[in-house]
Amino acid sequence: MSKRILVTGSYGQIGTELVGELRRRYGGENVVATGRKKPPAILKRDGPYYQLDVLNVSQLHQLLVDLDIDIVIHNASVLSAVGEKNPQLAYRTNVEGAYNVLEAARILELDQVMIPSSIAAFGPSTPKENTPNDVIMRPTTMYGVTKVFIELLGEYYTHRFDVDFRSLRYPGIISSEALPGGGTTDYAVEIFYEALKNKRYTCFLAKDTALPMMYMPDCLKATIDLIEADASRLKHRSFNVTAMSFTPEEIANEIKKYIPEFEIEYKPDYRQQIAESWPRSIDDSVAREEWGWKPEYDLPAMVKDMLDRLSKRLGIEY
Ligand code: AKB
Repeated sequence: MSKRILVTGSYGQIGTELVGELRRRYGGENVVATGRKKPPAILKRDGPYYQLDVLNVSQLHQLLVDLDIDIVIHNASVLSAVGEKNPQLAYRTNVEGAYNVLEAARILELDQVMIPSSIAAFGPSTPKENTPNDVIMRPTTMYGVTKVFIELLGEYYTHRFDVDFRSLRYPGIISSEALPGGGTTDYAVEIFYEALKNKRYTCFLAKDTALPMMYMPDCLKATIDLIEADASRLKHRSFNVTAMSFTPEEIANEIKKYIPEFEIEYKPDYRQQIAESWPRSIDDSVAREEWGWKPEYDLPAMVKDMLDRLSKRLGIEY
C-alpha cells in the first residue's frame, strides 16, 4: 500500500503503538503522527509529527492538503470514565472531532477514514453474552452515545457522500507501552504494573465483572487488516472485534501463576456501573467473514507476554 496516513491522538494507548507499526510497514515518511500536546520522543524518531487539534477545522484541512494525506485514522477521543466525569468534554471532542474529520474527508476526497468505536456503544438493553454485530444499541454513558453517533454518521457519509468510513468496536485493550487514559477497562493494564511493582492491586471493578478484551498486537492487526480490506467485501462499516473475555478475578489468577505472592482486593467505584452496562462477551463473526479477522492471543498467552515485556521495560524481575 503506498498511501499517506495521518493519525490523530497518536500518543494515546493505541496511537503510540499503531504509529510505530504503520511506519514499519509503510515507511516512516508516509505516516504522520499528530496530537494536541508535545509528542513523546518515540513518535518524533521515525517520521513526521505535527501538533493538531481536530476541533480546529482550518488547521486540520491545511495539514491534510499540505501533507497530501490519503487516509485518516482518527483516534483522538475522550474515553468512558473521563467522559462520565466530564460529559461536555466527551461530547465536544468525540462528536465534533469525528464530524470535522468526516467533513474533511468529503471535501478533500480522501481515500479512507477509520474512526474507532467501542463495546461502549452497547447498553444495558443489549444482550450481554455473545453480543451480535447488529443488535439494539442504547448506551447509557456519554462515551457510548458519542460512539453510536460516530458509527451512524460515518455510515451516513459512506452511503450519502461515498466516503470510505470504517470502524472497529474495540474491546478493552491491554498493552505494555503507553498507558491507557481514562477508560473503564484500564484496570486490566494497571494490574500488571502493580503486580510487578508492589505485588498487590486494588481493583476498581468487582471480581466477577467480565468484559471483552484484546492484546495490543491483535489490536494493531485488526486495525491494519480492516484498513487494507477490500471495500467490495464489506457489507458492514462498523465491526465487533474481540479476542478474549475475562473477569478481574480470572486475570489475577493467571498473574498469580507467575507471581504467587500477588494479592488483589476489590473496591468497585463509579466505573462498576459503566462496566455493568456493557456486554460480557461479543460475537465478532461478521468481522471474521467480511475481512478475515482472527486474533492470536488468549488470556494465558497475553498474560505471559505482558509480564515478559513489562518486566524488561521496568527492570523488575518476576
Ligand atoms: C474504555 O474503557 O473506555 C475503553 C473502551 C472499552 O472503549 N477502553
